[in-house]
Amino acid sequence: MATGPLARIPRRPPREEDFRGRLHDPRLSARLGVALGVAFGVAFVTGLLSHLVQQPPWWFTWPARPVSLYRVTQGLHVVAGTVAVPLLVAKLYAVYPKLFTWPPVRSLPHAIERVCVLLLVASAFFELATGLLNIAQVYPWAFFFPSAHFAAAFVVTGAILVHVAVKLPVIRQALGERVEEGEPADGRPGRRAFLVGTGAAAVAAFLATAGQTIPALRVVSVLAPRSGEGPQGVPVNKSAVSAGVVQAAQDLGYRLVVRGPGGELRLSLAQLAELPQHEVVLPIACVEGWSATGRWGGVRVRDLLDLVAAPPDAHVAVESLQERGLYRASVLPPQHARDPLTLLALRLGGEPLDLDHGHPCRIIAPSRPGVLQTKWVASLSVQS
Ligand SMILES: Nc1nc2c(c(=O)[nH]1)N[C@H]1C(S)=C(S)[C@@H](COP(=O)(O)O)O[C@H]1N2
Ligand SMILES: [Mo]
Repeated sequence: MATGPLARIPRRPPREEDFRGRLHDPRLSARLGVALGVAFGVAFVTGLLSHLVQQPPWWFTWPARPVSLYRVTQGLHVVAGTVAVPLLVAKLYAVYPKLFTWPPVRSLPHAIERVCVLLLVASAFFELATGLLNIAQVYPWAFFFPSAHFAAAFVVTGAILVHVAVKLPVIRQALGERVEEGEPADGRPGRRAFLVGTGAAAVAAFLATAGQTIPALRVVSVLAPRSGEGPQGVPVNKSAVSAGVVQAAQDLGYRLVVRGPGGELRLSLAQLAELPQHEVVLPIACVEGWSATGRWGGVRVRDLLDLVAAPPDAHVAVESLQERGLYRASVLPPQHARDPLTLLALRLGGEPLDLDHGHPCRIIAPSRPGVLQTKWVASLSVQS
């Protein structure tokens, strides 16, 4: 028989009760769970909105005011996901002894509960990992990011709801108790210190990325891709070269085609310059969370629509000179097409549009996802 310290090591695989550290405690995991629930809740709602704006079903309309609405909802989406990373790591640390629960399954409800937790962890990890990689524009996978990220969001949300329902008694009790009675005597971190550290990591994650949409935070935003840099002070998402439009966009024979019930117009750049010109200050707000405000100049889309006798409730299809690619076309719903701030922009910051920002002209509309701010516009067609 072994004696000394080794005698205390059980001769069997580790079990939950072997992990007695004070950080593996419902008081901690319940509080971390609340914070994670808020972060995932915000990400779910804002993500759902972003999907609805991009593929609106008949019952959904997205307002054109306030002009920064999409900038705020999508900024929140990305911030919530980023902040959830340290929270999830801390939560998993607090509860990992449960992996060694013995016996692993006690009953059918217990089995269902555990499968649900497995789904929750896997899908939460999947959402955060794919989201972060999408922000970095790294796509090491074969699936279409938006559909997969969207579908997994329902798995996460469903699993959270089941998990919270099952654990409600434990959660209630744990939240009712104080985090800690006095300072731990052994000098190792206590629960309060762990919570404060996790909070600090969450704040750091926020500061490291929020500069991509809050200019004042740019200096500390070491992880914010595409913040502020780019021609004319606005980042570029897809360049003219990668869209394959360098020639078509610089063709001197360029004509904007406008189609409506009143016929078809083909307008040269000189003719566009003769129409009433307007200036608007509006953000480009990318689904990836970055945004930037620009001073855009050009022709109101509604003035162009009037030239072809478009009805006021018309949807307008926008097509790009770009021949291939998901974002070569978009639809302006009536509330955006008719908005006085919606321009076919010819200028940015007082200069002609940079080739990468959509020269000869692009759509810029209030409260609209970046992916729908179509660049290198070839035609506007009133849909019947
Ligand atoms: N034709 C075309 N327009 C496009 C895109 C595209 O790939 N093709 N990308 C969109 C995306 S995802 C964004 S965020 C904005 C960015 O505009 P910017 O590059 O001028 O900042 O352009 C949009 N317009
Ligand atoms: Mo974008």
